[in-house]
Parts: sequence; structure tokens; C-alpha cells
Amino acid sequence: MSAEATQDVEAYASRALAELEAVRDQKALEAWYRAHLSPSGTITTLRKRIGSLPPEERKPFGARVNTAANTLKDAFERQKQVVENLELERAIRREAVDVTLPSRPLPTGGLHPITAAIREIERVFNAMGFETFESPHAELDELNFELLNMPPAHPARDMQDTFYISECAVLRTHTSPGQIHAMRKYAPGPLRVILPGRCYRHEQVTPRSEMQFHQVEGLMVGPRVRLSDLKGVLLAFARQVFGKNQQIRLRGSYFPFTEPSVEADIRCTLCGGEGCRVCKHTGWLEIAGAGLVHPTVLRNGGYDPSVVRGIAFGMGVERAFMLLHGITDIRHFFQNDLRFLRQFR
Ligand code: FA5
Repeated sequence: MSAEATQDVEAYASRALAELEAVRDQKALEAWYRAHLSPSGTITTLRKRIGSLPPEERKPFGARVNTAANTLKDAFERQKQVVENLELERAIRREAVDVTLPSRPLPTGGLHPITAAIREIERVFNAMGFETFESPHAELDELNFELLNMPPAHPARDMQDTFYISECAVLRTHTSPGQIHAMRKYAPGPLRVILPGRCYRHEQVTPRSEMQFHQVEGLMVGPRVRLSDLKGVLLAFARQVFGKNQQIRLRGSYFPFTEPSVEADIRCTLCGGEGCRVCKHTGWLEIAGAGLVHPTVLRNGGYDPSVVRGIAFGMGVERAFMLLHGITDIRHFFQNDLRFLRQFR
């Protein structure tokens, strides 16, 4: 300690204060504390000096040292706060996050295109008052065929090669057996349902045909239901999904469970009806089999065909999706290659 400190405590204290004011970081603050306020610092040394002074000087000198010590302690506490704030600012600047930077993309899952397509179809029909109706994948032969007017030796069964689970049970080959379930639930009242779901056929897998695929069936039964309702419902659906100027056409066809039976086509969405490879230059794409529910089927469902009539339609979701997107191989839907699936997010 300097002799000057003993002589002029106040001058020492104001120099120490000036030094303290210049302190800008934690390290310098600690060094300052060690030099002035710690047990080995100047204030302690000054206190130790008190005993060596003549008795009359001890009290006034002690009082001056105490005043200096208190001033330095208070100043130290204030500067400590300043330094903490400075350190914090520095840390914030060092670890600064630029919130305007774009974030790194997180890999997320997505719906399978067929699931998304079915949900979209459901949304449109639900809005038209069609309730979604679930029916089993494993069916009695009776419901999958017989009650739909296809008795055991009926030639139409050949069109739907079947996985038999037992003598009398099958994996459903189409969603039409759901018609019987729905009718039996609602008869004799009116009903309006769609039945989306997976179907199974024991088929040779080719670019056009899979052993499993999805259909969405529609069924509406009531006293005033007519073929024109079928056209109206399918047209409304086509316009919501494929564009407000869409057109549809119905062509005569055959299904054992509808009479008359039709195929419903929409204007080719790729060429707008001009004719292209996808629509085979016809300008039209087939989207559904349909018709008026056969009176026998209505009866099997619990209705009196002299009182009510029904319209029904069934569309193959993968095939329709393929037509719309120009996909040439149905097997892509089941291989789960993300390069394929991500195109339809
Ligand atoms: C039926 O299954 C009828 N139940 C549709 C129906 C319902 C008609 C209500 C009348 C009233 P079809 O066998 O044509 O019809 O099959 C309907 C659609 O399912 C086909 O147009 C096709 O899009 C799709 N489909 C059929 N077999 C396969 C398959 N192996 N792979 C992919 N899609 C298929």
C-alpha cells in the first residue's frame, strides 16, 4: 500500500472509484475487488494501519477509512450490476438468433394420395347429404354376390375373381355389399350414403389391375328417386372435383344389381375433350358404374320396390386417380416409393 493512501484516504478512494468506473467486464471487476475490498486489498491494509497510529489519530483515521470502505462497497455493487448487464448484452449479441431467417424444413409425413382422394370425395358427398357408411371387408358370399342378384353360377361372378376365406365367406370384391347393410339399417325410410373402402380381387397384377384397390360406392333410396337424380348427383360431384364447367355422360352398361345400368364418363381433364392418349382420343374418361337399384336388390335390403326407388354408383379410386394424373402403373400406389407419393402432397 502506498504511503499516500495512509495520508490521503479520500484521494485514494476517488482514484479507486475512477478505476472502478472504467471496469467493463467480470474479470476486471474481480481484479478491482481483490485490489481494494478483499482481505488482501487496500482497505484491509488501511484498517491494519490504524493500530500503529498515535492514539489520538486512530479514531478520525478509522472513521475516514470506514467512509471510504462504504463508498467503495456501494460503488462496487452498482458497478457489478452494470458489468452484469454488459456481459448479458455481449452474450445476447454472441448467441444472436436472426428470427427473420427461413427455418430448416422439418420432414413431415403426409396422407397417401388415395387416402387424400377418398377424403375429398367424402367431403363433396357429405356436403350433398350423403352419410359415410362403413361396411366389413370380409363378407358372406350371400351379401357380396347373392343378394346383389348374382346367384352361385351367375356369369357376372367371373368378372370379379374372388378370394374365398371359407366356403361361404369372401374378401369383398366391391363395396356394393355395403348397399345391403345400409338398406337393412334404414329400410323402410329414405337413405343417402357413401361407402368408401378397400376391395380385393384375385387378379393377375398388371399396370391396370391390383389385387387390392379402393372404391367409393354411393346409394340413395326414397319414394321420388329417379335416374335424373343419379345424373344430377354425379354432375354436381364432377363439377366440384374437376371444375365448374365439367360435363358428364351416361352410357348404357350392365350390372346384375342395377336396372338400367350405366357407365358414367366425365370430359377428359387432360385434353378438355379434344382427344388425347389418356382418353384414347374419345374426349371422355370413365369414372363410375351406376344405375337404378334393381328391384330384387331393394327387396333384399328390406324395401318395397313398388314404393321406393334407388340410385347407386361405384367408382374405382385408383383408376380414376390414374386417369386424372396420367399415371400409367397402378402398382405405384402400393409400393410406397416416397418419390412417387410426394408428387401429390
Ligand atoms: C363394380 O365393382 C360395381 N360394384 C360398381 C357399381 C356400383 C355399379 C353400384 C353399379 C352400381 P366394376 O367391377 O366395374 O364394378 O368395378 C368398378 C371399378 O373398380 C372399376 O371401374 C375400376 O375403376 C375399379 N376396379 C375394378 N377392378 C380393379 C382392379 N383389379 N384394380 C383396380 N381397380 C379396379
